[in-house]
Amino acid sequence: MRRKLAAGNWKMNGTTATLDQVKALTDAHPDPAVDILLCPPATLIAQMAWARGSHALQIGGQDCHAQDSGAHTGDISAAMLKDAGASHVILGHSERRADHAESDADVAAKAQAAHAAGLIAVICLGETLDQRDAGTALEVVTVQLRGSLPDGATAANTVIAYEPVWAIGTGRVPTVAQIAEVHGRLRVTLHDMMRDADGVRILYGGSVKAENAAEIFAVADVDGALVGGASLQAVDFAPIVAAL
Ligand code: G2H
Repeated sequence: MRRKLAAGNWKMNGTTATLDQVKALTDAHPDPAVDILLCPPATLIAQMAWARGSHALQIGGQDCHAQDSGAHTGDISAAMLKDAGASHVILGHSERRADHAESDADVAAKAQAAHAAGLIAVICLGETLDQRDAGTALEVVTVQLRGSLPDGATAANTVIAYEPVWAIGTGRVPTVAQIAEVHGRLRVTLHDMMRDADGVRILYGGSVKAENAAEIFAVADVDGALVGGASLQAVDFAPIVAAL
């Protein structure tokens, strides 16, 4: 009942020269049975929206400010992302949490702004290696989920992405048992927080590649993936979409 979602996070990669990947991806999946989302740098959102033509490819930002407008040099509001052609925004990615000291409360405020602008918030969370080794991963992600979800979150306006920090860009991937355990805990916590928890998609992210995608997607409560490095080239991302 939950539609699968293959989401690509280009991070700080991509220029107009790499927009040819959009055509390569949409040509590879002209009529996809799953949702496909690409989140390029904000500079490319409008041009990517043009490049997708009539394809159902969805486009997202990688962050937004909690305020609608104002004196916030360098920041982008949710409404601006929407205006550029985005339908989604990634929030609380561990790189934002680490590089910009974003707290759960910051993420919740941004998600509230995203919802108000009509964007779907892809809220990221995940434990560090120290937390995993200390045996506190489940507790950490539960606290992050409770703190990062704003009032008014629903299955229609919110996606959760579990991304263990130690698996991001490292080539290290948790075992399927570890992924299943965390996703199960997140689902139970969602049930405690909202009425339509069964409809919320929970993505796995962290070193997803064509070679490990099928195994990860077979795990209960994994509704898709948030893919970084392997989403930059259609030749790498298209097989991941196909594995869903
Ligand atoms: C995790 C992921 C995308 P990668 O950050 O959000 O990146 O697939 O490169 O580990």
